[in-house]
Amino acid sequence: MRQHKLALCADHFAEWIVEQTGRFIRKYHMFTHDERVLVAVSGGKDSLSLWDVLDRLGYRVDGLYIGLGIDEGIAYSDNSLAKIEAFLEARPHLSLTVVDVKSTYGATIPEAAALTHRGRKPCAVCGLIKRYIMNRVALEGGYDAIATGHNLDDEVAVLFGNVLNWQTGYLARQGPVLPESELGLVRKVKPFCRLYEREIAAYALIRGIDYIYDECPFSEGATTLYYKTILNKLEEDRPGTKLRFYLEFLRAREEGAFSGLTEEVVLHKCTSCGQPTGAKGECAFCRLWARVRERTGQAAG
Ligand code: Q46
Ligand code: ZN
Repeated sequence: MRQHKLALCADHFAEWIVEQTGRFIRKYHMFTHDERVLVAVSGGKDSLSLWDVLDRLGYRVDGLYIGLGIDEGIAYSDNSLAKIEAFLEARPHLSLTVVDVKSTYGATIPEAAALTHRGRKPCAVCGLIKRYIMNRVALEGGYDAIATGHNLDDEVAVLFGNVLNWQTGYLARQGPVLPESELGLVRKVKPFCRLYEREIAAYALIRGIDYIYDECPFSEGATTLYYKTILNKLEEDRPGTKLRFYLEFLRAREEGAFSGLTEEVVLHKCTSCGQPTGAKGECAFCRLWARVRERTGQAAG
């Protein structure tokens, strides 16, 4: 690991990843051993490795898999679930909640997107649905935090985009922890935010975690992937660039560089589902499904 000027054997490397993650969880006050954590798993290396690490650290952690119904060219969603099931076979003490979007709400993500956002990629619809389901399952299951497998490369790509566009509101909120809010938004945490993607890939390999290699087919051409390519070039020429960029951002944020820039969002309860929303009346999730039903002539479910 050139960025840390550190070389470790496989066993010590895996231990190092576990220790480092534990240290970040404590440092950023993500959650305690008494709290219950829901980890969002996709079948990819980051989320499965995170689940494995949190389990090894002795945290009370369950998984959530959201079946998006993405089957464009490759059976992306089915393959993802198969990897998670294989992971669980080796760890029968862990428990997983599965929410299949089509059987629960009536349409897959690509179908819902085609009906409501014709001609556009389904990512906005997908993001909305995933965020909603994650929060709802966490809230109803009495979880204290939702953990996602975002790694340093992900965080730095988002940070880079936010800086390029001077999205100060987003910068003020970007960080390892998004605190809970009273009206029912569950705390969101990113325990891998300081680990490089390749470190996590190496961890998965060492631990024998089989994961889905394919990216979601809709991620092709995404701006964050373009930023990642540029950042990889920077990192190659100057090892440690990504980590420094992220840590110095967190320091500046901590020192108040972006304070006062977050807009206070006043939350309401959705009049239809009761979940927290920034909108008065129905939340964006309920409005989306109402439009889907309208266009397919389905009765309200
Ligand atoms: S948003 Fe878009 Fe991802 Fe959803 S449709 Fe695929 S690429 S999975 S993180
Ligand atoms: Zn709602």
